Amino acid sequence: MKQELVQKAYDIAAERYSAVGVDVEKALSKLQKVPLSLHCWQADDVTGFEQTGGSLTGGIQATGNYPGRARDLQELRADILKVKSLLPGQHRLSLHEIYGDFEGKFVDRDQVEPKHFAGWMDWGKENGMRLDFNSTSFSHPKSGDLSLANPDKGIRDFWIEHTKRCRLISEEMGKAQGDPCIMNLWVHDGSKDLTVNRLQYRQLLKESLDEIFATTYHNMKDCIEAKLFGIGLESYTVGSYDFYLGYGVRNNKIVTLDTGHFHLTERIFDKISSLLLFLPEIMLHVSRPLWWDSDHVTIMNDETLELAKEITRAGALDRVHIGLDYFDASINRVGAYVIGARATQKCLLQALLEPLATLRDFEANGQYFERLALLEEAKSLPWNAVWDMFCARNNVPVGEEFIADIQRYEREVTSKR
Ligand code: RNT
Ligand code: ZN
Repeated sequence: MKQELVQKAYDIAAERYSAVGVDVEKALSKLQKVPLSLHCWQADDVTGFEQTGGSLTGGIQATGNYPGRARDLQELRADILKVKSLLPGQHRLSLHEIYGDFEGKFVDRDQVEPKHFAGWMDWGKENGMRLDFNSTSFSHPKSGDLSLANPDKGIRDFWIEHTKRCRLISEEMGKAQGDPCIMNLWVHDGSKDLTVNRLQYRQLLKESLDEIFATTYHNMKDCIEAKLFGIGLESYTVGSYDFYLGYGVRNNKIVTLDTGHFHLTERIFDKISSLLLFLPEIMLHVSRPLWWDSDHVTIMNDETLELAKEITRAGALDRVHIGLDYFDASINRVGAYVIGARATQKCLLQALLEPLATLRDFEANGQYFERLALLEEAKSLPWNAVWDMFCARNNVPVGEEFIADIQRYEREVTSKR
């Protein structure tokens, strides 16, 4: 895109926004400081590098068989760097435990150590990407339907050990990068059909978590992620929203809101302000559920926009960590990252450009027609010209230009896999 064109449109937009009391430069400098935590698992359909030949379990599924998925550490890193080159701003990378550098050997989940992620820590430093982490309860012979909530003490202890080790790895990552590593804990535990022991499993999960969190660390932060149901685990989820909200409030843990993990008519954005009052911070897994937790690629839809607005309206960009979590195996996977990440950033930009002061004046004066009218008008203010400038200043493709970049990468790299 011609630089002059971007500049011209931006100048007009800046004037237009200033008429409604919004400083576009301020919005841009705020957006520049918001990292997204990119989920490593979109690159390879949540496979990881354990190479045990097992399939994806734990009630999650990646559908589609588009060619070119990353098959090893090198390919995954190459794909992530490609994604990074197409995104404005500085982003983080969220790793699952199964993405360690196991050097061709089998390292069981209760044996994993920080050394298996030393290569990632170096890579992160070299490439300016800070790391986040996730323990992995799925795709393992001991996963079954229950891990941390398993009545079998042997299995429960195995997963407790795994999760403790993941916290230690996160701590080392945080130390190495001089910035806390955010570790997400999600377990699939549940039941396909009716259970008469709802309390017992939750009691066990609570005890397991207490044991896992007994060690205090200073370079990592814990998040706990709830879910409504999993595939093959439809009737009951041990770690429900009530469960983790209660646990998080009592134990001062970050609660993760995955936008696919609620009843479809539930408005996730409305939870932000409540959680901010009772929890230290919030973690988001931005996804796009279609009829169920389908993990479609995030787009710039009303749900994502409202989520972004609730964060900026609460002035909470520093207390809400924004991660992506979807896995679409039916389209170009690198492209899927870029679409979802850019969509999330576009939503954040529109939120930062909201004429909030005027809207709040209207509301304070009981001028509800005026409030609604300005909310409607704000939707078509020229935010896209500000977005293009954001991309141009960050030296990444402007507008649809990234499509050609991804096509080239597909021709030269992913199609040859
Ligand atoms: C599953 C959760 C969880 C996973 C990743 C792979 O429903 O959303 O966050 O997607 O850990
Ligand atoms: Zn999630």
